[in-house]
Amino acid sequence: MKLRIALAALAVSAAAVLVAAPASAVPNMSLVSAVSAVDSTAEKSALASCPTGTRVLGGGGFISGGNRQVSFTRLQALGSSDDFTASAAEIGAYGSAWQVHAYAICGTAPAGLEYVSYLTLSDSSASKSATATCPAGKQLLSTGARVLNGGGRVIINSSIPAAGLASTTSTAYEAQGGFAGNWSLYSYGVCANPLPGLQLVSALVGPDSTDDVVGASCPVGKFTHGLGATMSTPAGQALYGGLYPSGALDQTVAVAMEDADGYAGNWSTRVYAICASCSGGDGGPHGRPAVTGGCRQPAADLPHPRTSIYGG
Ligand SMILES: [Ca+2]
Ligand SMILES: [Ca+2]
Repeated sequence: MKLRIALAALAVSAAAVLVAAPASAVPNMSLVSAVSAVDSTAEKSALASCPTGTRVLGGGGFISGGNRQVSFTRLQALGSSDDFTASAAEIGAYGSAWQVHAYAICGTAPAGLEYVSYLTLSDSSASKSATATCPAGKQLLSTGARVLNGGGRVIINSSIPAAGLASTTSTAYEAQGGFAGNWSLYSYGVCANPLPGLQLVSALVGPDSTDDVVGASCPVGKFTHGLGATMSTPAGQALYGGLYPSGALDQTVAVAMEDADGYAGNWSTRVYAICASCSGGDGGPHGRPAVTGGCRQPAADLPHPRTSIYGG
């Protein structure tokens, strides 16, 4: 199956957000990563913890070694502990070792920081959608989702920031062959008073019948505070191998692949970055030196190098 790379493909979607009142950019931004054990436990998690004094704004995850048979079940910024958790589960039985990585985007608390969620009812419908909405006057910094009681048979398909950054909608599908049990779906949003330069950016690859790696880049001088993604209609027959920010926090990446026996139809992947102006003060990813304009724009590096969509 041919792998198409569309990193740096940039499409500014309709959602440039106007900022009415003066506001401060988030200082002291950093990216923190953590990993689970490497084994064949059916479901496991990694927890990336923000540095003391900073709050979790968003984050993502990556699955190493799942070979199309491990899917995310949870990507969530935990406001109570300032961690980002990524969980994944085998879709049915999978005999080899795999690992899940979690990435937390952290920074000094912006004004009005608030964590919102929405939980669907629990039943055995083949798909579900959940929308978490920011309080009036606040805007979305990041998205998240969690499948409850999916038994490894429910695949997160989307976490989509709304165009105006007022809400985020998650969707999930039962895997090919369905799931008889009752399950439910959370959507999570991190919200704050409007940040300077807040802007939703996205990039799309497809539709076609290949696996996808797609990146969305923030404009120069902005950092990604959160991310999201969606796959069009393979309805439970495509899954994310990764959804994560670049090490420089200037880009977000979605890795999406067809399930173990493939999918004959065409489908596409869109990745989102929620960008805002970088802080002109002290701070920036990894605390690297300022380069231009008072903003710290560090050299690009991914959280961990990889040579294939499986991690490696
Ligand atoms: Ca069902
Ligand atoms: Ca299939």
